[in-house]
Amino acid sequence: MKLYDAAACPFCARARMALQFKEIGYEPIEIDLRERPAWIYDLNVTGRVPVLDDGGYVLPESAVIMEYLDERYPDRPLLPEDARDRATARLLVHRFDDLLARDWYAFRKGEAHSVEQRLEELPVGQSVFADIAFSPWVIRARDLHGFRLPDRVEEWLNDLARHPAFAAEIELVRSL
Ligand SMILES: N[C@@H](CCC(=O)N[C@@H](CS)C(=O)NCC(=O)O)C(=O)O
Repeated sequence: MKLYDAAACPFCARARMALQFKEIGYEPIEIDLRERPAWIYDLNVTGRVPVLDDGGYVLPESAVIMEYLDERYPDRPLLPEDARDRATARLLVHRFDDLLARDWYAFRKGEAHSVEQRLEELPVGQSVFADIAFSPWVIRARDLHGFRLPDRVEEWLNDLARHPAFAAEIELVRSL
């Protein structure tokens, strides 16, 4: 199992954390996002990371990678058992990508944004799948950019940090 990865990338963090949560060993291949190798386009037409390579099966897109890992390696599930709960978890991640991620990139570009409001409304603690999907941005907001988290979100992150997969990402972000 290989992961084309970038330490700073929150989408890659989803794949890293899903692999670590499921205790799947993998070889990380760090991609320099400022000087992406041309061959990355052979793995993903968008040239973006993360890209997973599971024994020659190549898969981009962080949320799709998480779902694939959950189906292919069902131990330590990320998605809930019930079909409606699963659909809700996917919907929350879909909405998150639309809203927070959009605000996040506005914030990073110094444009008007609603990151605080998104954090205030973040529907945390409903599934491991969504928690993994949300947490890379929350960790970066707090530990790289000095956002004060709502108490409920801070408590959620502190609880998650007891798990090695989340602790490792918090540690990595502190080293960036
Ligand atoms: N929708 C993609 C987004 C991945 C993404 O935007 N990755 C960034 C790094 S954090 C990237 O590779 N950016 C390079 C680019 O956009 O050209 C996913 O969920 O995997």
